[in-house]
Amino acid sequence: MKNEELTEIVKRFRIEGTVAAVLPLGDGLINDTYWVKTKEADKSDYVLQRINHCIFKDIDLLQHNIEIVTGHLRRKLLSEGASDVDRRVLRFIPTFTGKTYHFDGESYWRVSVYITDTVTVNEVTPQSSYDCGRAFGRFQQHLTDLEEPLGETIPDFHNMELRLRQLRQAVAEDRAGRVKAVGEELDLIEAHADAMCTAERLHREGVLPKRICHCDTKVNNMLFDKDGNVLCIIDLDTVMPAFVFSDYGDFLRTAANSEPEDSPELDRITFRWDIFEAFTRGYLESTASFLTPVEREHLPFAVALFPMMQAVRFLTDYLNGDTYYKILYPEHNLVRSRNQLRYFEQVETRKGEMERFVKGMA
Ligand code: GN1
Ligand code: MG
Repeated sequence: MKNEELTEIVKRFRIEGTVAAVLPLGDGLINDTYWVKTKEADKSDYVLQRINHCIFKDIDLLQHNIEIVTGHLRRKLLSEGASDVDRRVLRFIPTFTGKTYHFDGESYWRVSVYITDTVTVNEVTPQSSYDCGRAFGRFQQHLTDLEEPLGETIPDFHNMELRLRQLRQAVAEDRAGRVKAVGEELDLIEAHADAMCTAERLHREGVLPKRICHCDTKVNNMLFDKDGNVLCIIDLDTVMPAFVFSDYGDFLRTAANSEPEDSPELDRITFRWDIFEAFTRGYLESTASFLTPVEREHLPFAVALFPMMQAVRFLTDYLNGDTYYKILYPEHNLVRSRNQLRYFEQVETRKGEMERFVKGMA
């Protein structure tokens, strides 16, 4: 989209200052994100995002969730005496009609304040992994007393039973004629399918609660300051009720994989134990007040679940002809899926050790 068109969209929002430039930002697979620079040195810059409404069907609900959550987090931080609240939680700008999103007849847009002097990373150290564990744990902890119910912005988003059904349907339909090429991947997934649905079973038995989770704790959804300190959790579209495994497992899916999630170098994929240990330590510290024994015991399960679930989702998209994730080349989703499966296998070999480690932290 042209700069002038984007600028016109920004003008629908009650921003301060004058737009100088709109530049692409970040590498999310779902939304389009821009950095809105303002001319005046004393005015904030902004982040403009086009929300993918093919994926998020109910933008009103989605923005409502985000408003509730950011408001609650802001109050918590203030009550804890945090001094730099505007750097620790996102702030969305209303439009002139009072909503936090604008519909231009085709797309949905929103604007938040750009937090200066921050970086996102795709790799963590044990220290930053520990800090992320504390931060994502604290995020869940801060939201345990949220009274207003949140809707599911993507219903059953991290429900493994649903993800497997979607894969099996994609196999049956074979819309892109690709099923014949993925026999090995399908066999591996099916061999673990039952075990991977443990969380849904525990929930039906009434022993595993849903809590408010972020549900996309990929490493690059955390802002760090210039000194590498954890600052602010971003990308709040998927904040919704889910099992705590979502945030714990999805972070380690990207952070403890020695390769990026779309690396084709399968032989170089290893499970980074140092990252696992540090993150787990931080996460257990900040969730000690509410985590149940069932949740704790199943954390190692979550480390394996998320690469497997992501492998299933990438493979499903590959079989459906790449309609969900942005791709850069035709086999991209297949490469991603294979990467996740290889990583899953690495994780599986450390299950016993992980269980002993978590037990030892009690
Ligand atoms: C998507 O927004 P982004 O690109 O961080 C996806 C996540 C996947 C991730 C895989 C709404 O996240 O669930 O884990 O890609 N978000 C949605 O990289 O589907
Ligand atoms: Mg993201």
